[in-house]
Amino acid sequence: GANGKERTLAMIKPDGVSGNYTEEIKRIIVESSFSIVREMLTQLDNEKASAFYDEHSSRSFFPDLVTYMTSGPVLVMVLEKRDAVSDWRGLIGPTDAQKAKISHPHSIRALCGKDSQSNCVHGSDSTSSAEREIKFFFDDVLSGDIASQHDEL
Ligand code: DGI
Repeated sequence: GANGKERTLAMIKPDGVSGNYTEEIKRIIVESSFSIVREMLTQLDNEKASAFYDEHSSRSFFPDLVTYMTSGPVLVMVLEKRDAVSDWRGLIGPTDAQKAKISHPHSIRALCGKDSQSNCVHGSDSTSSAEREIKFFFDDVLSGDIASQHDEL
């Protein structure tokens, strides 16, 4: 947006919600200077989870990924700050939580993830992904725009 801020899509995945990590993760988010612009607790069904991870639909792990993502509620959030996309990716750490525990011990995936699938959190990997993913869950909110939407929380 005009003020230099950027938005990204963050998600606490089913293992993070059921493991009661929501409060701690939201504390990390706020302490890292993100604003939580929108949030929604939702249960993905097979169709929605498959569409979200459409780019992985040909991968051998895709059926397991969809089963995992539909195993319980997820908390999706729109986060905003300068460099939100890369900063949130930095905070969550590498995809494989087992590796994160060694190489990025202070990352969120090291905190609450288990392996390369059950990795507790999601973050958009680019500004274009962020725009797609924010529209996917919050189709009334455009990424990187509209200060007036802050008061919708
Ligand atoms: O953007 P990321 O979530 O860090 O990673 P990604 O876009 O490469 O993969 C998306 C999700 O797919 C990831 O969070 C968990 C799952 N995944 C990725 N690689 C593997 C995997 N699941 C399994 N079981 N095995 C994998 O190698």
